[in-house]
Amino acid sequence: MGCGTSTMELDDRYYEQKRINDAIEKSLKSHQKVEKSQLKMILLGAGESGKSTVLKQLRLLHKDGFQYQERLQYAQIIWVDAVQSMKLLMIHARRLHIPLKCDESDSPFSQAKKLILRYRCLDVGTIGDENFLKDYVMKYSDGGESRRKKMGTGQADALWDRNLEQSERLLGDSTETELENQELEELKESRPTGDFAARKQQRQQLANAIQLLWAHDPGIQQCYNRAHEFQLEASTRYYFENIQKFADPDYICSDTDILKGRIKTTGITETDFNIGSTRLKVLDAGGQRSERRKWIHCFEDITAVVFVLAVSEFNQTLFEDERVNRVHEAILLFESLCNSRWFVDTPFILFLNKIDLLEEKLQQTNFKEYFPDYTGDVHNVDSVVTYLERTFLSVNRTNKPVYVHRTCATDTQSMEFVLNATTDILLQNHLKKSGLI
Ligand SMILES: Nc1nc2c(ncn2[C@@H]2O[C@H](COP(=O)(O)OP(=O)(O)OP(=O)(O)O)[C@@H](O)[C@H]2O)c(=O)[nH]1
Ligand SMILES: [Mg+2]
Repeated sequence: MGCGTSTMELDDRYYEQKRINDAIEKSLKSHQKVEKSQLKMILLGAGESGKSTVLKQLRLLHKDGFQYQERLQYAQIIWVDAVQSMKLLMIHARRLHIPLKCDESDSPFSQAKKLILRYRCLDVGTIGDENFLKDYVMKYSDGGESRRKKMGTGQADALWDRNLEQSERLLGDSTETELENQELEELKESRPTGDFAARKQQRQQLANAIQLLWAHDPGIQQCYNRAHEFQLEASTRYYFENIQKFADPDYICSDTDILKGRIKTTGITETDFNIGSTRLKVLDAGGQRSERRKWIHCFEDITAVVFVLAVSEFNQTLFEDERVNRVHEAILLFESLCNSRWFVDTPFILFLNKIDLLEEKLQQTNFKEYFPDYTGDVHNVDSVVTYLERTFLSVNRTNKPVYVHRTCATDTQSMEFVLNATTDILLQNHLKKSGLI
């Protein structure tokens, strides 16, 4: 026969072809399975480390960003936080015995001081859920969270009366700065007006007062430099430097404003993303101690854990417990998660976050004071971050990899690179687990 091929050879070729076809079919099926399956990433870390900010960047990168309603909400929240932060600086300056120019008798700034002290957080419009802001501002009261649970939101006004008195008490232990009793009563009476034009004008005056004290009262700056000794929002400087735009009751937040703004996460939020043909679910957990007991409920089927550490907070204490250093707390937290039976072979990605704030802080703070075993240059960012990185990696007692990124979660450009690298790690790991690579 012309072709000269034996039956045996034909059989061999047939079986070889079948084997290849089967392998291709199997691989295609697995790929389809991988595409259809969902990867799950969880953001963990202590409170205020930047987890939700990372999620916001993912939304900017892979979703349609922020909704109009959200932009309005953040505008209100930032306004409240800005005024409240100035109030806190005044209160703590007195506590720390930092003299304030606005406290001097006949000070040209005393009017500005009074305006800020009499500010009521409820002087804002309502958006959607009427109570969202009333709930939100409770964080400034004593034991805000537990009190909020006990009290109806309708009692917020009464709470603020008390808050005002407390501020006055703290500020007023010298008679020259104390507001007259009658004056204080007047302030309590000044309810927010419903008149939009008047409200706009009130806000404008307040913004001018904040700007004045921030720029010209050296005591305020001095107190700001000691903000690690009390609790102050991380973005306070940004709020003050942009106070005029936030004073406009019609202001709609930009993406940058939203990244700088802060709403503490309660519970665990879930956001779905489509990245190419991969579906990714990102869980964002509230990081404060009271939130952590909820974490375990969603530890199953996690593809990777992103642990966010705020490296700049090495000299700050926890909001929940002012005796505990924030980075010490984060080390213990990382250690227990990394070695937990839930994550035996789940890769960890460690974000050494708030690098920008660390850089600022190291210019005037001695890192060694807080970490005595540190032997490097106390003002060198790279050396300090390397030390923290080593400390964290040394508590990993498993064989799983811990990938590390230095991040500034509020910076969209650098985060695009970091987040792409992070999703690559997730995908690679998933393919490995599925036996495809
Ligand atoms: N400058 C600067 N600010 C940051 C950075 N990351 C986060 N922030 C700010 O830090 C504050 C807290 O950030 P969040 O993302 O709300 O922190 P979180 O970890 O979600 O906090 P919880 O929800 O309480 O657990 C916000 O005001 C952010 O804008 C950063 O890298 N640099
Ligand atoms: Mg959060």
